Amino acid sequence: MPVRILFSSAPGDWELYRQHLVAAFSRAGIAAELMGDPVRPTDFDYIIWSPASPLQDFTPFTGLKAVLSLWAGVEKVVANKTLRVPVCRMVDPGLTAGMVEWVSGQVLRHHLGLDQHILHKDGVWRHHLIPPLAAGRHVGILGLGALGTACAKSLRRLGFQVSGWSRHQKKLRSVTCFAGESGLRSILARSEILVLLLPLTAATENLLNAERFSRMRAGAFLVNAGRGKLIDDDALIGALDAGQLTHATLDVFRQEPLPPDHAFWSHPKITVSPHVAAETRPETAVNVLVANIGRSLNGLALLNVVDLAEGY
Ligand code: NDP
Ligand code: OXD
Repeated sequence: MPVRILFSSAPGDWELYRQHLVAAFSRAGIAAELMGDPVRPTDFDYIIWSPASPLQDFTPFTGLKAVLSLWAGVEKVVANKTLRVPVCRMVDPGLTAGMVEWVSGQVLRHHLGLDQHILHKDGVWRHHLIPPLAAGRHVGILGLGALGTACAKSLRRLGFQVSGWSRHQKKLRSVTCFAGESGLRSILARSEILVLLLPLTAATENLLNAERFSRMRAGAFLVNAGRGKLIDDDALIGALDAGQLTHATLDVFRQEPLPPDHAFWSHPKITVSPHVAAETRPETAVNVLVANIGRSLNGLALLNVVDLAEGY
């Protein structure tokens, strides 16, 4: 009997994924019946899902073995109390490569001072602005998971001095790894460019508040690709206005889309990026989804299972 899989995400996603999924199941030699509508909820074994789906109540899916999220960030999954089966978050090589490119671009923008030349076409020949080489620049990454680790390694390859911070102490070649509150203080104090790649959880909400901004290296740049609620918005504006921070590039916000009258849009030291840092790529993500379902069918442990108690 084929494994029965429901695909339920934002309108339009089914059309993007359908052919890729069919091909990936066929490559894996798994007989699968794929549906884009929950005709008989009790029939389904697995659901491929994102929080953008109209499906929010999992109670009728009584035969379900697991839910596979199309998103890496799972704060909405964790908040869904009708989910009673394991949920796997998305770890997709395409998404990771996209984040590495986006973060590297933002770091290089600030490292090289590219804005000086892009924004000031005023007839002044500013030849004296020579940045240090990457080896003389400290970049910190809060969050050393799938995305943070890939970005740390890539920034190292570009020559930067890279530090990272995570909940558990990590060991990464040529990256200085910190954990815990004292580790957070160390990384805030040393980073000239600080990148946020943390999940939103009870422990990380408002992590960057006025006190933590005051501990950051004077004149630092902030890049937030994690979630908007990691930052206290008013405290950020205060730190920018006081000159404690030079610039913040924000890809994620408390409210998305960011309302047109929000102070971030017009702030001269803030770049607003509309949650485009990295996307799950159907071409690569389907292989991850199919491999995980294959593991489950073979009695192996699912990969990337969300810890509902920790929130990520
Ligand atoms: P992972 O779950 O792989 O990694 C999370 C990292 O954060 C881990 O290193 C973890 O520590 C660390 N962490 C979690 N809680 C704490 C804490 N309280 N203190 C210190 N460190 C903590 O996630 P990903 O790398 O896959 O993704 C990170 C986030 O990026 C997502 O949750 C999502 O919000 C965001 N994202 C944004 C996108 C965008 O386009 N802007 C696209 C995709 C994701 P440990 O290793 O010790 O467990
Ligand atoms: C994600 C995101 O979590 O797009 O995958 O932010």
